[in-house]
Amino acid sequence: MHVPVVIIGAGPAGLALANFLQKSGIGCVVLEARDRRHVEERQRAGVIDHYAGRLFEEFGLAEQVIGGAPVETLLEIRVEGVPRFLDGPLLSGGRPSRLVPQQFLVRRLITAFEEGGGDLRFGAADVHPHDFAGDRPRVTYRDPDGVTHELTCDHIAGCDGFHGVSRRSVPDGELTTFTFDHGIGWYTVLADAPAPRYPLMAVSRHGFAAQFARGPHASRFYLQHQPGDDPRNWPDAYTWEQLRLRLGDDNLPEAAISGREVVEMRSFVAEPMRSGRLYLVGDAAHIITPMGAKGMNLALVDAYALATALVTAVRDGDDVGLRNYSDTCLRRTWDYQEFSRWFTEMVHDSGDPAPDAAFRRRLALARLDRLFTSPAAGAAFADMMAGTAL
Ligand code: RFL
Repeated sequence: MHVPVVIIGAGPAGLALANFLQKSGIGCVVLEARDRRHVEERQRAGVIDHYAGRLFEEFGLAEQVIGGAPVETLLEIRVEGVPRFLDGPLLSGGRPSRLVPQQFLVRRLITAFEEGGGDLRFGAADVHPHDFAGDRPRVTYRDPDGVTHELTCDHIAGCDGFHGVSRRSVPDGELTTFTFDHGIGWYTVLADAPAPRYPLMAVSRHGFAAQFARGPHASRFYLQHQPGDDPRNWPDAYTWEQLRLRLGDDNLPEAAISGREVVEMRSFVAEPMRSGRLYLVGDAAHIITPMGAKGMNLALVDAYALATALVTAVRDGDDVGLRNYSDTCLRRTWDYQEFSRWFTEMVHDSGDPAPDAAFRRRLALARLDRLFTSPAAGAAFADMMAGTAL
């Protein structure tokens, strides 16, 4: 079977790309290693920034994919128990983000693609891209019945996340990789606690904490911890005590905790995001800390950049967009990495308990204060939160 584009991976990047191509009349097949249920229920990110939202509008998908999702209002940053509010949509000149849990986005993208007649194959084992250095690439895989298949194509999109096969298939020496460990432990719990009025981040000498809505009756909490410590062993009573202390809320009720995870505060970028006719998209090419909520958004804007480049290449025979794909996406990736690192330092250094961190703590608090006292600083922050066209 020959198809213009084979997409490896059905996360936000692969599914957005598949929908953008389908809307443009370019044929593609999506190969996903996991089963449908696993893909549709995987909980991770929760924010689509304004810029990424506009990309769905451009392809006529906004109503179906992000329609009805709540729009960002205020962000509360509580400093030593004192609430301060940032009006992101106002400060960014009317560019609100939308609160869309990743699993909702994924489900809606799957529905949109399949309703349009899209070919999405779950449970594809041993997926391997081949011959992408030449102009006749192939992808092989085994279906759930154990039958091996081969697809020939013009282009392969590696949308298979950080641990996928695409980046690992690039010949040795072609990629330069950058890895950065932020040296911060992050513990997240999902609890049956009422959603906060606004997304809440709390900075205190006891460490960083945050609370975000996950539907009206559930919250995801985040707590900074010492690297090396395993907070999944913390008794629930201690977790709630720490949350009360850091959020400055003595009345925060103890609720049932349904999920406990340690999130790595690590950043990674692979350059270039292309090898011949294999393109790396989203987490396959880069991962970023959750501060600033840019991971899923980067995956979506990469997908958009690749989709528009593929459309002109396949339909008009013009491959300038494909040649520029990596540079275009890396420019934005590094811009967002810088923002995420800046944000990470601001809210974690001010809670760093190390005695030698006193100076950094003062700097972080000054940086935080500036957001609320300088309209220019507040606008610059809101501009990054809204996402950039570059
Ligand atoms: P994904 O979502 O990892 O999807 C990759 C897909 O490829 C499949 N796959 C394969 N398929 C075929 N063959 C193979 N060999 C394959 N190997 C893998 C996988 O099963 C999967 O379906 O990558 P994508 O599409 O690039 O999307 C990236 C985003 O998912 C990611 O950036 C965010 O989830 C990151 N992230 C967050 N981002 C935010 O913007 N805000 C957040 O609050 C946020 N929280 C998070 C996060 C990531 C987390 N992870 C990864 C641990 C919280 C967590 C816990």
